[in-house]
Amino acid sequence: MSTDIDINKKNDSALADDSNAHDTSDETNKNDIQRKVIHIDMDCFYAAVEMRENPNLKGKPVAVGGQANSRGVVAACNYEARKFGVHSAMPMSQAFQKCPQLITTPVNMDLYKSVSKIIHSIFQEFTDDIEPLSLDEAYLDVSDSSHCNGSATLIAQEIRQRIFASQNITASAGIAPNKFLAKVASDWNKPNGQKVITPNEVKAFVKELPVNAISGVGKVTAKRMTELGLKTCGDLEKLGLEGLLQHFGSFGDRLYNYSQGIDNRPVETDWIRKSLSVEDTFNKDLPNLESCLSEIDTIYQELLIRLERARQKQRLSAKSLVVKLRFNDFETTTIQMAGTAPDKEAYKRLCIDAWQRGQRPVRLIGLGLQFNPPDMPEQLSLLDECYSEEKPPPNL
Ligand code: TTP
Ligand code: MG
Ligand code: MG
Repeated sequence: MSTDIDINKKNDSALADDSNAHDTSDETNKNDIQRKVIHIDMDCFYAAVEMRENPNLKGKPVAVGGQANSRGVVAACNYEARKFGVHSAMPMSQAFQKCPQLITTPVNMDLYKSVSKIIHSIFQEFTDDIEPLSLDEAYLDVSDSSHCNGSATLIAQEIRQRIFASQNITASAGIAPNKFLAKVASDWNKPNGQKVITPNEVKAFVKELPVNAISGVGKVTAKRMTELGLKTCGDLEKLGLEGLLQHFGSFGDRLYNYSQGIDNRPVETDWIRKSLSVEDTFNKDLPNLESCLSEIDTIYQELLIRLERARQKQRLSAKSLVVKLRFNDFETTTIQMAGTAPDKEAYKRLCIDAWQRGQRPVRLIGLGLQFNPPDMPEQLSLLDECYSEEKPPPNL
């Protein structure tokens, strides 16, 4: 039988997968949905790719960038070079002063771009909700991912392992309830590490967080903060919203949120959602149609929650309702009908039809929606039922 825990066996790519469960108990309030955001950032990206290409460079200080004698700058340097004080954007001539044995290589952007593409494709195996920030970093919203039993920590670990296995370079990750904290966290255990900030840890974590860890706090703001004696996010919170607005203008608003660990910015993807679904694999096969129908209520509720969350990210206009059944011998059937909104009774009718195709115990039920391309007006009503698969419409 299904439980609350089982129901998150779901997948964004409509009714695609029969995978594992994770806890959904925090997903009930649509205005306060607990998100799981991962920020992934490659370690000394350009330099790491160069070291991979030329293993002789390993263990030696390496900088990628323009030539010292033509006023070039360091684009990236490895961690060995950093020990000498070399860093990105430093003139190469200065880098040589700090580290005379520095080995330099030119920038090979096409190569880095090709590696970046592969890394991105690894992200896509885990979620569609990806916001790339640069060639070497991205935010991933894995709140709805069913991989690794829904554990964002394990997902981050697996992504890093996959990147290493495929590209022989390392990545670091931050896992947190929002983008601000995930980005801070990915830097925490660099290189080749990760850090989790759980919702319970947020308040204590930000209290001690140095203000210069906040992305967006540049040199000028940092200087102003030092003058005001503001060292940590805890200090910012104490100053309060009015004080922050007074000293930092409109940025004060965001600073005040950050100082409490709040960041409601969504992970912004440029992809268009085509479908959404919720699946439930049962611990024990459902023996008959009646037991299948009685599961629909719970799965349907979950679908509504998921839909609400997806609608907070983009405008979605449904074009069809889909039901998937997987029978005890793993044979799977899907059935759909036109429809502009989720409808529990319609799903039940589809379930009846789908079940008739197999008439045996069921191990998985999925409910889903397919969406119109963004500029198409909403069309078709639930009355325009059209059955897509080999079965003719039933006599309802
Ligand atoms: P970063 O992620 O900032 O740095 P990094 O990957 O080299 O090192 P870290 O381990 O600290 O993440 O930048 C990614 C790549 O972007 C970097 O390898 C080279 C390029 N880059 C520049 O070309 N100029 C710059 O000023 C910076 C900061 C990065
Ligand atoms: Mg990096
Ligand atoms: Mg980066």
